[in-house]
Amino acid sequence: MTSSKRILGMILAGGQGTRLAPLTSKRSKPAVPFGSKFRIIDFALSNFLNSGVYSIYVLTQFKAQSLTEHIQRGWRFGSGLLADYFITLVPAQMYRFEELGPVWYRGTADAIYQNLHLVENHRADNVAIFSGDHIYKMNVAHMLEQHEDQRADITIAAYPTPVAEASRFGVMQVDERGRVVEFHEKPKDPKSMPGKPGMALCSMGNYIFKRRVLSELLEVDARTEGSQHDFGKDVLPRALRDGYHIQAYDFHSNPIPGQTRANTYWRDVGTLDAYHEASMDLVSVNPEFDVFNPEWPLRSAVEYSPPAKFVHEAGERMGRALNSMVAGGCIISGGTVRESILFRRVRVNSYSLVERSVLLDEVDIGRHAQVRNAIIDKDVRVPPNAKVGYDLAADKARGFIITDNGIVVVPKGYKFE
Ligand code: ADQ
Ligand code: ADP
Repeated sequence: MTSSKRILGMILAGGQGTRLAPLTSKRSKPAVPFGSKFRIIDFALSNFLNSGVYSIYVLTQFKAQSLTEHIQRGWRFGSGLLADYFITLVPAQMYRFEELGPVWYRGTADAIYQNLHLVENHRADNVAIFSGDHIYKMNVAHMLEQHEDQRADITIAAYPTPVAEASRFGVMQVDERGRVVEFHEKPKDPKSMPGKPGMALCSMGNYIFKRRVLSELLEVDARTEGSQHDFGKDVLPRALRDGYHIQAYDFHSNPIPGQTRANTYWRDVGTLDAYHEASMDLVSVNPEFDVFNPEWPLRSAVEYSPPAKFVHEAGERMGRALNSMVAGGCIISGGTVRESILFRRVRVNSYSLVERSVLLDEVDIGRHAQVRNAIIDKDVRVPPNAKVGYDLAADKARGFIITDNGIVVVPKGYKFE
């Protein structure tokens, strides 16, 4: 069993997610809604809770209002009886103002450094520092077991990635026992894994540190001239040079209760196309990412909404959704929805057609409107007869973003003429 003295969880949730704009123009990347009722941070939080990591700090700084409200609404727990069970938001607050001056978190390592007092006060033996940006399931207890068995100072979760895509990541070389012997952050020319040509072993940005080692390394990093205070760029390469014992943890070996196939799904929905593709996976008949596994519940903020409702069944005026996910409070009234994800309280009106699209909360599709290959952010009313995703030049002229794959993105609150 994991106990709160064995491990403290810290989630880095300050990412801007610039390439996801306009979905991130009013919210940070971990707050971006995904999969009909979740926000991206829910996966990192669910992984911690399902793994028995119950003491969790969430570090935020950038456009954090939606994230803050989401966590306050749905993720706060603890009765006071179990003092070590908490999920606490930690906004950048210049805690080390006297030492550092007026700076926000200057990088991922600095985000932890500025809150090192929380780590020290908690006194857990190990600290799990995980990214809040990814969609995946991970049994952190298994990684912790390996970390302790191998008596590692640091364990880095590792994901084999085609070399052609590896320059976006930290890339490791390991010896035959999985000990990291090289670490290069975003190398121009990533090296293959021995015995696996064409594949590079990439860091998932999820680390377990011995608490003592974390404090030592961050104290040194804070005093290092020219450091960008980033785990990948500064802290891990220096730890390696200084002889710390760093192990890689093979994500593919990660066992998820209730899941028979290997755990290979890990997505950085860093771009709008990646976001759309990951959404389309969810509505495929056999999705790679299964949100229905009761042994690995994916939690989110609770919001009370009525059930989804489908009305009218005559001819073209049929209210139906096929190969789709439909959240609570939606009314599909005489319109057709195919291969789409509908968030809460979406309305689809008669004779309309929605295909391969993601509609966020409270989107309204007017009568006879047609929407395809689109992502429509919250509070948008598509008027009767309007078309989105059919004439891309016209969509562009309206100010919508058109992605490389031809997905049309309508920003939050957009008002049609
Ligand atoms: P990057 O993709 O560059 O590389 P980065 O922008 O550092 O990731 O973000 C990592 C995490 O920290 C994200 O969850 C983000 O939201 C959060 N974050 C970023 N800046 C922050 C700040 N100032 N305060 C708080 N949180 C912040 C990292 C590693 C690579 C690894 C990839 C895997 O450096 O080695 O391969 O993640 O995606
Ligand atoms: P999301 O679309 O991420 O769910 P909400 O619409 O729920 O965001 O808004 C979350 C919070 O962020 C609300 O308190 C809202 O007032 C605030 N908010 C949204 N947009 C802005 C903005 N442009 N400036 C300041 N606060 C904003």
